[in-house]
Order: sequence, then C-alpha cells, then structure tokens
Amino acid sequence: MFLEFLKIPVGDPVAITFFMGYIAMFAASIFFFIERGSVDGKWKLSLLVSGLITFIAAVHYYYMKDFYVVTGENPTALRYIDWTLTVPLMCVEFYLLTKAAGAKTDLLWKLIGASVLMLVAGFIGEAFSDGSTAHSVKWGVISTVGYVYILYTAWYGEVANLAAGSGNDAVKSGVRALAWFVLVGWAIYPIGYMCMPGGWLNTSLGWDSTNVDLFYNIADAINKIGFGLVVYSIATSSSKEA
Ligand SMILES: *C/C=C(C)/C=C/C=C(C)/C=C/C1=C(C)CCCC1(C)C
Repeated sequence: MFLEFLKIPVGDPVAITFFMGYIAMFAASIFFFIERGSVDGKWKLSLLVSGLITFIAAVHYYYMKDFYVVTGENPTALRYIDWTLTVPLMCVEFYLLTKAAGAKTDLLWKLIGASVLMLVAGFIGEAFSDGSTAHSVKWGVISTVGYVYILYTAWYGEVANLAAGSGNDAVKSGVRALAWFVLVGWAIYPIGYMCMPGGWLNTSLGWDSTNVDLFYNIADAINKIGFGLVVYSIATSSSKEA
C-alpha cells in the first residue's frame, strides 16, 4: 500500500503529520521563492526569508519523519536545530517589516535574544528531562519568559509602536496579523511541551509524549506557512498601491 511503501505506519497521526508537514513546507517554499519575482523590490528580501523559513523546516521534516518512523521517538535535537534557525528568521521578518518605520538592529537582537532563551530553556527541559514535573516546569517557565517578551514586543512594545507609526496600512494590519500568530499559533507549542513525561498534561490527563510531536507538527505548519502568507499579502497589497 501507498503509505506502507512510504514507511508511514497507517493510523499513526504523528507519522502522518510529519509527512504532511514535510510536503506542505516544501510546497510553500516553492510558492514563496517563485512569488518573490512578482513583488516590489523592497519586499523581495522578506519573501526570500519566508521561503527560507519553510525550506529549512522542509529539510528538517525530511529527517525528522524518518527518525520518528524508525525509532518511534521524538526527534528533539533535530526539532530544536530547526527552531533555532527558523524562529530568529521570524524575528527578522518583524524587523524587515518595521525597518522602513525606523526599526534599528538592536530591536532584532533583542528579539533574537529572547528566542534563544526560549529555545535553549525548552531544549534543556525536553532533552535533559528526568521525567519529573519539577524539571519540566522549571525550564518551561524560564522558556516562557522569552516567549512573553516576544509577545509583548509584538503587541505593545517596539514592533507594535513602529507599525502604528509607519503610515502604511498594509504594514499595520500585517504586523497585527503576525502578532496574532505569536499569541495563538505559538501558544500551541507549550501545550505540546506539557505532554512530555512529567509535564502537566502528561500527569493530569495521561497524554503521552508522542503527542508532543503532534502538537509541534500542527503548530509548525500553521505558523511557518501562515507567517509567510501574511508577509506575502502585505507585499502584494502594498506593491499594488505603489
Ligand atoms: C517555526 C517554529 C516556531 C515558531 C517555534 C516556536 C516555539 C515556541 C513558541 C516554543 C515555546 C515553548 C514555551 C513557551 C515553553 C515550553 C517550551 C517551548 C520551547 C515549547
């Protein structure tokens, strides 16, 4: 059968979402790279970054799906390598969108710093877990500090203020849309994290650790492709205006 040929265990939603994530990221990359040709010059870099985010993810999904299918375990290291490359690139998107309104590179570094804190703490929480709730919660909370910083910046801090003062409606509504992704789409990740051994959902609801990847896979597709599409729609609507 088709799915057996691809070595995807039928009826394993985690494996299926790894496979679908891979295809979706790949297709999205082709789309962003090609559409880069049809937007105004000042948007080309943003579209390139959108395509790089999904392309880097596609490469990692290619390996993560095999890792999962062969070992049945969470590809934690690959996952965090992927995020360590792609989340800072999402910070670059915020920076590029607000640059014309006066964003300085220190804004970019603050966002990248917060994402490194978020990801390093999350990695320690998962990769060095002793199965205890104390470990999971401690590193989860530290990670959340970085997350909240990015969230705050996008909604009320520098990014929000710069967008408000940009005088460009497409940038204003686009930055607001990205802020919604950070609020709702990114919030799916901590839910997945809490499914690991010792995690709150693991101990309270009995959700097991395979759910970690299910949540991460769904969240990645929403956020990485969604972010790119928002940037694409800002680029096309303000290319038309010009
Ligand atoms: C493309 C990948 C993205 C947008 C990844 C985002 C990841 C997060 C927002 C992860 C957040 C976490 C917490 C807020 C606490 C628990 C540990 C993490 C790393 C899962």
